[in-house]
Amino acid sequence: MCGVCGCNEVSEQTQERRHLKMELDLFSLNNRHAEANRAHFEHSSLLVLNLVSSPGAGKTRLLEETLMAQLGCIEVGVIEGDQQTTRDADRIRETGAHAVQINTGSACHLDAHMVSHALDDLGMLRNGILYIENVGNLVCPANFDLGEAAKVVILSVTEGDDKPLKYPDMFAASKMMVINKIDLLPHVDFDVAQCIANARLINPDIEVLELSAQTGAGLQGWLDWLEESYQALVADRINQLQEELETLQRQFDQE
Ligand SMILES: Nc1nc2c(ncn2[C@@H]2O[C@H](COP(=O)(O)OP(=O)(O)OP(=O)(O)O)[C@@H](O)[C@H]2O)c(=O)[nH]1
Ligand SMILES: [Mg+2]
Repeated sequence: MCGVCGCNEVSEQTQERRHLKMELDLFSLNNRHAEANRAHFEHSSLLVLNLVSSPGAGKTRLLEETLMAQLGCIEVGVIEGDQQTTRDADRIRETGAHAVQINTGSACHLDAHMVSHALDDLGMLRNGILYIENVGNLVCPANFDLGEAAKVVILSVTEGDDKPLKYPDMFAASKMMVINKIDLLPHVDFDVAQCIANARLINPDIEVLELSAQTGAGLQGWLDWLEESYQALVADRINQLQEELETLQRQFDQE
């Protein structure tokens, strides 16, 4: 009868307000942890990339190939996020890289607090690249800042070229879209140009790479992008330290 007389409208509104407040609290708590992570990453000269995709798009496979190319040339570490199992961290360790697994249980995304704990287990990773493989999910991880420099969304050609339009938040939040599994293009109905146009409708600045983690086609472009991104971070850090030094010098001269 509440539906008739409207007496539950107030309680529904109150409920809605409570949910909204809980959501705001959750995001502001996450953002505080994310800022602390970001400060740590900056101080450690770490390029941190948050790899996001739907399940099975090839995040771990791409990481395996990336790490095999980078190990011995640059410091690398990996944080793996999955609801259950250590399968992905085990795969990463097979390459010789250091990996920490986070199991999120019922949660469908990593949050910044989980990442801050994983950082303790990673040890003294500095001056290099930290990859965070998020839980396979094209929705929720878009909303959680982990303190990363950039989100990289991986979309495989078996998923359909309309995904940027259907899951816009993820493509809006990402700096780079990697179109993976291009070796399968002859077998699937996937229009690469249309996919890129869809992604740029959502995010005009999104960068795009096409590759196959399996065959290695296009992989060099990805490795070059990583190298350029890391060098840009190092240059920024040097500028920042120079500015700090100049400020200290001025203060010293005035005293
Ligand atoms: N043909 C082809 N298969 C690929 C490619 N990249 C990954 N795969 C396969 O796709 C499947 C899923 O790859 P994963 O790397 O486990 O995908 P993921 O995104 O890490 O999956 P979750 O962690 O479960 O979200 C595996 O069987 C891979 O071998 C590719 O470029 N081409
Ligand atoms: Mg994986």
